[in-house]
Amino acid sequence: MNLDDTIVAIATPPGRGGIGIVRLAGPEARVIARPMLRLSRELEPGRAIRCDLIEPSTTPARIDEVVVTYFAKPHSYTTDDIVEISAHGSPVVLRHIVELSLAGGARLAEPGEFTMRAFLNGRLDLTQAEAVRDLIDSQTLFQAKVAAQQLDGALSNRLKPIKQKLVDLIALLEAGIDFAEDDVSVAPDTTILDRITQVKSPLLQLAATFTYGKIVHQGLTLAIVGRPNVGKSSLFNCLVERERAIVTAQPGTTRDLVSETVAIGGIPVELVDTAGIRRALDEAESIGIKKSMEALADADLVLVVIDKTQPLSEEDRELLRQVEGRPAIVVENKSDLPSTSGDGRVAGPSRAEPDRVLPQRIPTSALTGEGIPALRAAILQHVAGDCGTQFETGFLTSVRHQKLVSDALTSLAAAMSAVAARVPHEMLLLDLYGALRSLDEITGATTTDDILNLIFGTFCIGK
Ligand SMILES: Nc1nc2c(ncn2[C@@H]2O[C@H](COP(=O)(O)OP(=O)(O)OP(=O)(O)O)[C@@H](O)[C@H]2O)c(=O)[nH]1
Ligand SMILES: [Mg+2]
Repeated sequence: MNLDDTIVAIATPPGRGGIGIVRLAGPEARVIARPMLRLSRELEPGRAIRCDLIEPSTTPARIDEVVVTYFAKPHSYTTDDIVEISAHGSPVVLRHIVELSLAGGARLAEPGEFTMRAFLNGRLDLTQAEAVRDLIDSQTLFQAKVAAQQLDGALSNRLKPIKQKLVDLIALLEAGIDFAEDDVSVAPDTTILDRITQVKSPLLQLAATFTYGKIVHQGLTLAIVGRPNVGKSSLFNCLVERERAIVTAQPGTTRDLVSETVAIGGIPVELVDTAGIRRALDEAESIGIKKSMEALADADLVLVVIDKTQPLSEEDRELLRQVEGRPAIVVENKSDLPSTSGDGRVAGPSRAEPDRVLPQRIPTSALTGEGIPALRAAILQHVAGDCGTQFETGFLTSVRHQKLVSDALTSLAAAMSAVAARVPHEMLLLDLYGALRSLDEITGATTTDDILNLIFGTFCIGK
């Protein structure tokens, strides 16, 4: 990775817009930008200057009126000299600025290369660089806030004291090996075990945050299933707050899966409306029902909709059996209509199955909106669990981080067995170094180029 050349890219999204920004970073940024700008004064660090963008030829013609900001090394995003040219957001103008920069000696930036430079120059650690990407990719404000915390170093700060304890223990054991000839043990086994536990416990707590962190990062899928005509599409429309799916009084209206993502508790939830499940009347319906079953199988959470006005049918029971033991909510829809056979449509545990755990039941009316807030609250409870209320900082949201924490825990477990087996401290140290390496990889203190390319390759150009 060459850090000494000057890179250029359009930093704003493709297409037309109010303004568009071209960013130049590297030692030659100012020299390259200078000929295309008609400046009445020299560029000053941290100051935005309005000037003409010109064709740097013998007869300079004005192309646009721009605002140029110069960030002097090391007080910039990448820690290099950076020049940002804000032009009117015309793709041709922006492309031309890039071409002029290339002609002036700049190189086209790779995706994420600005952020990678910030990382390689030590301004951001790897978790912070990844947070930049997550912040840009966030679909909800809550996700953005979580990413902003990580950008602020929340995860690194949480890891720091854990790593310090591990380093201290390694130092203690290393010292012991140096004096091994004196035949003094540095610490009794119980002390060593105790100190490994002090590293392990907070890591276990951190690992546990991934259950929620994964949902925050990836969101989840919620399938709405049930017999035809129970009001699945009507409920779907209520939850997405628009008439997205077709609703008719005819059973078998929905054929294909209809999906829409909404934010519930700041978490993106993909709602999937499905075809009513019954013995199909034609080929299209039967394919639709097959898709319903697949959506049911794939969903993180299932809403089983039943018609509160009708007795529970065999199809209803079959669906309820299918979601047993899975996160599910039973929605008793059409609560605005009088029940034909009293309340309590979903039977309690039968005598034959006394321990069956029944899913939560929520009466709703998709017609009047009654019960919809309660349904939303129930979904939120499933989504966020108890974590949602006590907003933790520095939790694990990335599979990469989760894997490395779990690798570190594996190494620590091996170290504990090594102490128990009274193996020489040299061997024990190998496990502890293994754990340290995994923790270092999270923040990027040790990483290979392959991993860096993999991570920064997922960024957008110009970031
Ligand atoms: N009274 C009343 N009618 C409802 C309610 N929810 C839906 N309906 C009516 O029930 C009929 C079927 O609604 P849909 O939302 O199309 O039902 P569905 O489950 O999607 O049906 P399929 O797509 O055929 O499986 C329509 O006439 C709706 O207006 C409700 O809560 N109360
Ligand atoms: Mg429908």
